Amino acid sequence: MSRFTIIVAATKSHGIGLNGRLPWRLPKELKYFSDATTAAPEGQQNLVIMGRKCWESIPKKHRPLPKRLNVVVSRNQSYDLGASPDTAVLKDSLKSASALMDPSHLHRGFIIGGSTLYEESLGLPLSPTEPCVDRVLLTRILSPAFDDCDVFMTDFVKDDPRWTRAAHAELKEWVGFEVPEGVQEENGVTYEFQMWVRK
Ligand code: FOL
Repeated sequence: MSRFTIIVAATKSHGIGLNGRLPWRLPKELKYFSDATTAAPEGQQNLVIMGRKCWESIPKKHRPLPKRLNVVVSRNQSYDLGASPDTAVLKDSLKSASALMDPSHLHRGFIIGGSTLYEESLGLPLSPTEPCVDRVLLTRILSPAFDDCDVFMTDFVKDDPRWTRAAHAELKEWVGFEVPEGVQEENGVTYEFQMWVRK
């Protein structure tokens, strides 16, 4: 199991962050993030892999993200996560993080950000044995434009034409729960849940 899924909410111009946090407050969208990354068969858990800045962006009361094994990637191996090692671990690279994917206890591996880890993981070639990304759960923020974003996601579709958007039924089937289809609205923000796959 070295195939990872990226989960991200991004604007049409690929903005994902502002001032070290999310540019919007979308409780239902965040619930979708939580449900999608938590869902696993009985007795198994998912891995949520993130960069150090992403870890720091998660409100203290929500981290480590519960019911998931949190993996923080940092070159600084003395970074203090301030969490118990059975809930959050520090790794020095995506490759060493992927070595944690013990198939007996761990179900899926999600890369949850931020821009550095998205870029690094999307740049890995598709491989049956080496860690790589073959799926993106993209929440496309449609309006407003959030033009003041200061952190951006790679335009993965433009970079590799093998990325194709899956049908909504496939998205529901893969996550394993009902996901609303079409344009959603919350706090004056419109967005859409999408799934992209690379074969
Ligand atoms: N992907 C998507 N689709 N939406 C996001 O907001 C998102 N955010 C990140 C990565 N991928 C994403 C990184 N930022 C929390 C906060 C920020 C964050 C990721 C997670 C967080 O507090 N999560 C709680 C939610 C609790 C709630 O429902 O309010 C969790 O348990 O997952």
